[in-house]
Amino acid sequence: MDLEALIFDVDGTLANTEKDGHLQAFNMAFEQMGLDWFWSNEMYHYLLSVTGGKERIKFYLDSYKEDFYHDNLDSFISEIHKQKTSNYLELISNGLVPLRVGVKRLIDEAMSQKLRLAIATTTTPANVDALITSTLGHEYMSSFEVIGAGDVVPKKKPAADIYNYVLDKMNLEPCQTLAIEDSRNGLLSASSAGIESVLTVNEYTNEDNLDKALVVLDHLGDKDNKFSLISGDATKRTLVDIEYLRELHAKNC
Ligand code: XBP
Ligand code: MG
Repeated sequence: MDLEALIFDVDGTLANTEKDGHLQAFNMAFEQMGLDWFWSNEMYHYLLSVTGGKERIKFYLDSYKEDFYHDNLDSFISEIHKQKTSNYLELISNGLVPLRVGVKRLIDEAMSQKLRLAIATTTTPANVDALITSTLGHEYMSSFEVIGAGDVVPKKKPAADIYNYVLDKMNLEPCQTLAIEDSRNGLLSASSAGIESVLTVNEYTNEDNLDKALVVLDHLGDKDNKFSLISGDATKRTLVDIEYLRELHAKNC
């Protein structure tokens, strides 16, 4: 089957949003709500093993605040997460977090070669809009045929739900697509949906077990910024372009 579509993860893939975006937004929300909770970068690295902000807060309480009680915990967590999301939207809308290397170049090339594009993320839908609008421009939102995000599915990554949702909406077979991801959770989600992945790691994911990935790179590369191949078949290429993706797809699908 030919490669018809690229499915992009968001956090850690399109942009390194976690440290300067989500983590700051969580800690701001804790302070705004009068909670003595604070997530260090090291703690956040651990908490990132759980996807979804609401689920991550619950994981934090289970891991570090077993004695914390609230008579309607789910509702309280949702209230905290709503404040966090408001903080995040402000941070991202102020252009705080740029796109990662090669992301705009690859998206533009995919569109020029009539490849279909989609998003598969566990983050809140509004966060996707804010990031794309602040880094690419709001007109790029329509470039993504489907934006599968957050609670649109019952189970978040590493479950396959979000990738199956995108495949279903696009009426595509797994082997007509490739996923661009950054983490083990994302890789397992795509893989469980039968989709092969190209991984671009970051400070939170560079030690993840990514053995199912087609290739693991430090970033997508650009003309003057060669990528480093961390694992996968050796290549003379120095940036991820559509030709390379088609080559990887043809060898593995
Ligand atoms: C990363 C996540 C998200 C964000 C926080 O998503 O796991 O939960 O960390 O966003 P992905 P929310 O890598 O799939 O883009 O607080 O909105 O969940
Ligand atoms: Mg990610």
